[in-house]
Amino acid sequence: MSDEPAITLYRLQACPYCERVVRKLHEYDLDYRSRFVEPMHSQRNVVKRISGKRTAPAIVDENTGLTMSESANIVEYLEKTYGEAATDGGVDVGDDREDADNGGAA
Ligand SMILES: N[C@@H](CCC(=O)N[C@@H](CS)C(=O)NCC(=O)O)C(=O)O
Repeated sequence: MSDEPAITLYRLQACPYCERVVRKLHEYDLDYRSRFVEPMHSQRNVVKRISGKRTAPAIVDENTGLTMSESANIVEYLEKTYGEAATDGGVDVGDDREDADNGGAA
């Protein structure tokens, strides 16, 4: 098992679309790693390889096997997968809050 976060965000400095995704990741308290892509569009081979596009943001989520670009789609995906609506049947991200009321048992 790896300690690396399951989510990788391919992003650019000062990219408003990327910041939108970052805000959502923080809102849901999700661990992720950032990979800053080349500012020069023609040199963004890393992100092109994973998503098929050179735009940022793009996300890879190893929890679900998903790779996606387009900030609006990513935000919608995060809401569905990790938001309140996903609490039942959502992806288990290792949060141990559900252990909180196990204490005190004989
Ligand atoms: N519709 C895309 C737009 C993303 C976008 O335009 N990102 C800029 C950086 S802020 C980019 O990658 N530009 C290079 C390009 O359009 O190929 C989204 O919402 O994710």
